[in-house]
Amino acid sequence: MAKPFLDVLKGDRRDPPPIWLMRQAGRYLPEYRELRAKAGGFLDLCYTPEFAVEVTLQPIERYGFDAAILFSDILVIPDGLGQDVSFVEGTGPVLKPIRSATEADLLSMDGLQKTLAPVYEAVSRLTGRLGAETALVGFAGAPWTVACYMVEGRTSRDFHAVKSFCYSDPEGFGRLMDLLVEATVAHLSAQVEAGVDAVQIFESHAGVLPEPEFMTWVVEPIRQIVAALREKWPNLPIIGFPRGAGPMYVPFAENTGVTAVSLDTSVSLDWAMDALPVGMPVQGNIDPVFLLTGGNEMDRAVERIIDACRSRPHIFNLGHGVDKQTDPKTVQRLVSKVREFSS
Ligand code: 1CP
Repeated sequence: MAKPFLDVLKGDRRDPPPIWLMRQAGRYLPEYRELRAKAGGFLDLCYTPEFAVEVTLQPIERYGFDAAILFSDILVIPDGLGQDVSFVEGTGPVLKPIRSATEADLLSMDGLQKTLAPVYEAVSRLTGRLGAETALVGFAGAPWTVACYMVEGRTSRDFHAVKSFCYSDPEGFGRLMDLLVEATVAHLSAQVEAGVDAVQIFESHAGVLPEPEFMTWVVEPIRQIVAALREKWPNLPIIGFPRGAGPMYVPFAENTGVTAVSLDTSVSLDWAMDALPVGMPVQGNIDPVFLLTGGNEMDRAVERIIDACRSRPHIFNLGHGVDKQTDPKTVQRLVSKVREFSS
């Protein structure tokens, strides 16, 4: 049976548009919080296939989304490369920061497949658990975004450490980025081999670089990843999410080779319909804060977005992840509202 999400990525329009949400599994769901408490650490949750499978399925069971996204995190790559990674309650991710090429050179691909094997096991179990109309999406963080966490050591506001590294030693930083390209290709390839239907590359910190550095550290590494995947799977659907890229969404869409782009909340849809490559599918882009307020205002935002995207294949999604304060009932209202639509 056809999967509407994949049809749209092939370039067809569907009315109503297929829908899934970034961070659709997570803390806003009581069943997630319950399982999270049982699992112990966040990485234990990611590396225990039976938990990862269950958490992935929770939002599908509740809302019947058109796509399930593998429950994991972008920071399993630094963990697999040998960096110390932990998730601290109330703080978020904490990594032992890498501040020089010498420190980066200590990382290696040797343990990656072994550390990440449970992730691929979760994928292969999931393929037997989803309905015929539901797609399975694998993902990875893009090298620049992952490097931000590896160098800063935590969530950052100013990105001084990572920018200082790449501006002052582009050659040394380039070695770290080459390793991340290789690790990302290996990680996404293993997910495809285990059975995901499509992949999304999260470039959450695309918006912090000047244009020349954006081309070097955002566009070029993603272009290499897409090219390596396409060599093995010419038709693999790949969604790129260069959050905050603004007008640089256009060179991103034109030069990386991705199938589709996920639009963040701040992107003007009229502009995007006009400026992006002809026929390229888009995903997005309701402000997740509408899900905190709900009501008629949210309904109107849904209508506006669906109307604005009528000239392209469109997948309904958020402009960023579901906030943990979101009421699960508001998500239900959003899904119902999107599904009321037809041409
Ligand atoms: O303790 C918890 O429960 C932690 C919350 C949490 C969750 C639910 C984290 C820690 N990661 C995740 C899952 C997750 N992360 C998914 C799963 C699938 C889904 O979407 O349902 C995905 C795709 C991610 C991706 C991710 N992790 C990104 C890229 C997307 C984005 O939000 O910009 C980033 C930047 C991370 C890093 C991360 N992981 C977790 C936290 C708290 C953070 C830091 C976020 C930040 O810097 O603001």
